[in-house]
Amino acid sequence: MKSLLKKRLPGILAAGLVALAVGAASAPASASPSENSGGATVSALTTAQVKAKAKALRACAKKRPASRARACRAQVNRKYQLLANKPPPGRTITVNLGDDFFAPALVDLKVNDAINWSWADVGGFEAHNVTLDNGPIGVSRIDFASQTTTAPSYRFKRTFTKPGTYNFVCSLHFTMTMTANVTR
Ligand SMILES: [Cu+2]
Repeated sequence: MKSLLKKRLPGILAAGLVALAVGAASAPASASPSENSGGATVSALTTAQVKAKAKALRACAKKRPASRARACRAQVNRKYQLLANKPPPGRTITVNLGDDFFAPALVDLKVNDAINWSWADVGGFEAHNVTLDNGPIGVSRIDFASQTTTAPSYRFKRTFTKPGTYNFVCSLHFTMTMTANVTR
């Protein structure tokens, strides 16, 4: 550490030295799960990705001034968080389709929870579907469009990654509605 600082000393101001020491000390820690939201994101990286991330963070540590090193680290952490992109698994709630209703018709979910819609109770007579009537901005109706079927074995499972209110309808039966409230 001492020699490392000596080597870096010429190029930096005294004020930057403190920031550098802090930055250098925290650099190895950023490869550990604690700096990321949820340790699961890190373990989702492959061994090669973990190595590449550590290398990128070491490169960041050499940047001057300290603000550039910080921005670099933040960018690397963001990049590998996106690569890991494995949010902690949420719960799965089963919603049954009936004639003509959803049960339950109101569900409260957390982000990353899922609904598994089941046609088991439909009875095989009348076809129903799950159609997103309206949802949060940025959520596409196509993402929540099941088949229209009578098949009791049919399941339609979707994970809710955006918070907000989702109103669903069976497009064949306009009174057959349900709501999912998704919060963080
Ligand atoms: Cu229906």
